[in-house]
Amino acid sequence: MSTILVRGGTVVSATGSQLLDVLIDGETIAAVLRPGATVLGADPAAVADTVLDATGKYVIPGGVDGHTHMQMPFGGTEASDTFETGTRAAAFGGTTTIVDFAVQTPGVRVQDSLAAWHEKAAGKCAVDYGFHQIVGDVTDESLKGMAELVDEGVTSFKLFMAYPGVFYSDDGKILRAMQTAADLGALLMMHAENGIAIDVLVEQALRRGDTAPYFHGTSRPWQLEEEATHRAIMLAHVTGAPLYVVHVSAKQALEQIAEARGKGQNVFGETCPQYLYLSLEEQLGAPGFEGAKWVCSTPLRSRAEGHQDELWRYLRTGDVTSVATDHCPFCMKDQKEMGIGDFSKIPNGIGGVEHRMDLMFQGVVDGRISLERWVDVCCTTPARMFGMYPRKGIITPGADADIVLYDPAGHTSIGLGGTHHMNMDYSAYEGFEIDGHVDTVLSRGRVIVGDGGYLGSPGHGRFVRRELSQNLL
Ligand code: DUC
Ligand code: ZN
Ligand code: ZN
Ligand code: ZN
Repeated sequence: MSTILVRGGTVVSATGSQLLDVLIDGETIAAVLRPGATVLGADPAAVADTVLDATGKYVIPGGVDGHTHMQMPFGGTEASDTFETGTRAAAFGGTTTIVDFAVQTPGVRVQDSLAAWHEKAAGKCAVDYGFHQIVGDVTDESLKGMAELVDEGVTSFKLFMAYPGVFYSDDGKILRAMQTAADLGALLMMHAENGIAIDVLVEQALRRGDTAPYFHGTSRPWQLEEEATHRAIMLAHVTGAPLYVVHVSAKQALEQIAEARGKGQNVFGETCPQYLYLSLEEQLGAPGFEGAKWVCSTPLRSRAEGHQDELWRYLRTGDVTSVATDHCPFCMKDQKEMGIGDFSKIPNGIGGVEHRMDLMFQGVVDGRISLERWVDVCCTTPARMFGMYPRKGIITPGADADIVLYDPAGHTSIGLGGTHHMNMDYSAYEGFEIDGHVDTVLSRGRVIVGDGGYLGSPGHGRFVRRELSQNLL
């Protein structure tokens, strides 16, 4: 077993920052040391096999992205990153654990859909991975299957109030799945948009001739996110299920979440960098069909209405509990372009697994959140929320040695010249300049990104059997 000493850096946790050295033994963290401390009477630098100089850098737990869709069949095509390309891109961006979604389609047992996702990922991943289960067919058998999945380390289940005819569950199905989740102590994740009403608005827009990408956003107004979020909260309240609302983009939906949390309900809100940085107005201003790059659901919201500023504020107050990417990449060519002349045929999704840590660090530089909150929302709380703590999400003895050396004096130009590593022919964040840089990435004690290059390998990443959420109020 090799030992590595990460020396001279500032270790940042969700609660504080301190100059500390980190000693790694094999795959785990052996000790966190005051600078100059000895181990069994010896200078740890003299006995470590490798010393990584972290002077001037932040030493943080590897990022945990709790919401990705690698090679997901969706919208008549398939998300363009495989588990191999997507997790390699994650590694480049300082994310060392992803939680992806296994998808149950009608007629398929949840156990079998999970097995199919295991097959896609096994032996391919650069970083560790877990699964949530999308329950696309709420039946007696599916509900029974949920218990089996919990025993197999899949402890969270996602339902959709959007996408009628695809993943959609009506309120009765939602109620039943929530009852089961409550019984199991499992986390119920919700895509909260009123899909039935949205489908009517989409059809009306297309009939009017409003076919450009921008009309994707206007046919999914915030009221239908607020309403669905409220309904999900009330159904969760009736059943006692813990509720995690994914990819919240409307400030009014967050108001609902904040109110429920204020009353002591186990409700959590996730947002994504695209909702903090990008807007409906910018999508409107994009030439030609370019707006398709930012077609995702929930949609980007209006900056004039102040959603982005409010999301940052809720991130500070804690009512946005975590930041994930909803990484669901599609290329413009042959994929997004299927929707030329009909925005409803544009596959919904934005790829961003590589940029989350950088984009959120820019929030620290801009004074939007603290350094510690950055680590909290990107690493620690997602690890706790999804039952992986303290193995993931914290630098502490016994934890997996998933560590990022982040350079605040470095610089990252996103997307320019196709410099990203995601399998996409564009970047949703083209031209973004980040005042920081992912310098070195370790996954379970192995340097997988260093000296600007990839040093990992497919298959290094292992499946993480998750426990029940450790984040319930
Ligand atoms: N939203 C997206 O943008 N893509 C995948 C599924 C979803 O809900
Ligand atoms: Zn969703
Ligand atoms: Zn998603
Ligand atoms: Zn670099």
